[in-house]
Amino acid sequence: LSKNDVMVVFVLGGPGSGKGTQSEKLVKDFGFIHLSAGDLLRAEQQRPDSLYSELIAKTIRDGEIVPSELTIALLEQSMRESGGKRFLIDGFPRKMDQAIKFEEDVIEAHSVLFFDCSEEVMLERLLERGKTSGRADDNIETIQKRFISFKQQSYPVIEYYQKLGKVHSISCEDLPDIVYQKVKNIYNEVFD
Ligand code: UP5
Ligand code: MG
Repeated sequence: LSKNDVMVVFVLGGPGSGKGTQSEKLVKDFGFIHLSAGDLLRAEQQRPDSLYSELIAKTIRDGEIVPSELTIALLEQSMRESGGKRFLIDGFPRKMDQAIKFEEDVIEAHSVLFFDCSEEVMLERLLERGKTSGRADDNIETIQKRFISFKQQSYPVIEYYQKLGKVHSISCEDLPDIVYQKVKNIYNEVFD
């Protein structure tokens, strides 16, 4: 993947902050390809001949982070197969080593969209979604573990990109369309 014609925007934020919801909207307006690392891992978990089904299932259920090599391989494969040039990578990197490895092995991020949300709001959204989502991690025990992983391991990634001046922070407690208006205002300047 050549730096000259491929662009990656990381979409980061706590569990339930709205990364997926906002990414879908950005796809429509800006022609990005949206790759959710969590969705790719769940799809790999369900692939009948996958060697990693159990590892992924256990890690997600425990609110922990799947080893970088696996997630990066899935992302890189999807990027190549899509044939696209502009990517929104949602929910990755979740740990400093993943950020460094992705930059070394794949490509540097153009920018980072960070959805800032209180745990109260995220908890309420995830519990509500858990009534119908069928996601193995939308239960109170796992949600608490996801919050801990986010604070201890993922937030430092956001701080790292902040130091590089790449982060656009957006408060995401308003209704989805209001949050999106803020996102759109930012990216209209960059990607018109
Ligand atoms: N909703 C969204 N926006 C709203 C708004 N503004 N107002 C009111 N409601 C709003 O939204 C969550 C819910 O809230 C939905 O019901 C939505 O309608 C509503 P969503 O857009 O899905 O939020 P998102 O941030 O995408 O939440 P998600 O649960 O997907 O975040 P996670 O980061 O927890 O999940 P992900 O799929 O990225 O990862 C799951 C697990 O996979 C991780 O915990 C980890 O174990 C593993 N993983 C890795 O190991 N490595 C990776 O690189 C990625 C994942
Ligand atoms: Mg998501």
